[in-house]
Amino acid sequence: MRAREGQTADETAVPAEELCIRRGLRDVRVDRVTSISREDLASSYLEGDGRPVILTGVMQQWPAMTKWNFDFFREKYGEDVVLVADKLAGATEIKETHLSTYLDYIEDKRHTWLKHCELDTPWYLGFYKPLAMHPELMEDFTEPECLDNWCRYLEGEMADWYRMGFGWIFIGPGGTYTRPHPDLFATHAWLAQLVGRKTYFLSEPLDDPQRISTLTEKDFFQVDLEPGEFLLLPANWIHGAVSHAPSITLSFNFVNQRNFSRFMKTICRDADRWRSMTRFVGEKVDPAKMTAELSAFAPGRK
Ligand SMILES: O=C(O)CCC(=O)C(=O)O
Ligand SMILES: [Fe+2]
Repeated sequence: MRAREGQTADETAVPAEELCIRRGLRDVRVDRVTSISREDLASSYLEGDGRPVILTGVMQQWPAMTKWNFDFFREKYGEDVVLVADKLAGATEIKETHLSTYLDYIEDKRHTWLKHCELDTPWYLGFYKPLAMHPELMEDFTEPECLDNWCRYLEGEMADWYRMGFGWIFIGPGGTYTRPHPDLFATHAWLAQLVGRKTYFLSEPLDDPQRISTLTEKDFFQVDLEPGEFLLLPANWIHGAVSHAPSITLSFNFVNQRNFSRFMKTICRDADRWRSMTRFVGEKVDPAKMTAELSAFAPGRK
């Protein structure tokens, strides 16, 4: 087996299913399909709790596949003010910096300003949502039709609000860590891997969200996402991630016929929380306030 970038010699010697067992994870495979119709996606992967699937043939024509790299972001958007976290989903520390400073840090983790991180995981650019501010980025990719994303019918200000609130570009060095969590408001999510390899840890939706703190390794299975691969996560699936190399992931949360009812239910029930979440409005955020809000928002997440 050939070693892939960021993979240790130890990992290359062991088949994936054996690695799962060695780590105490479940041996569950995630389907990989080149492309799929809207009807087949809905019936095979979004019925009930659904199950994750990787689409391998939807990103090849995206300009982002060749254009988006660290130099591109430094040159065009280096001045952007961004927030970086010690880990995602339950961050304990968030710092504000310029995108260019953070990209320097990815290149050379000894960068003085960002040197300190309490954990042994590196700083992660996990709250970067530039797609409304820099709408030209939207021309660099096309969301597959089969998702049937109802949010694409939003117009004008609402389309901007959607891009700003639900479109993410995750950038980081190897070793970034996202704690297992379900995404907000029962949205489905897609994660398109553009640069670097990531491992996602996955577990079925929980009847009682508080149970997340009791999950252990044996509740999860893993899947590796390579550049050019597109992971679809149905609503409420628990997911965490580790990057193995400097990485760029484009991600959107969305709603379609399969989760619309659950989405409406959570936003009715959690309307105050919805309004107060700084990540859903355009105002300038205070990192300390955001750290507090995020931890209040995720009781039970460690
Ligand atoms: O780190 C990742 O790739 C996943 C991030 C994620 O799931 C999230 O921020 O909701
Ligand atoms: Fe997520």
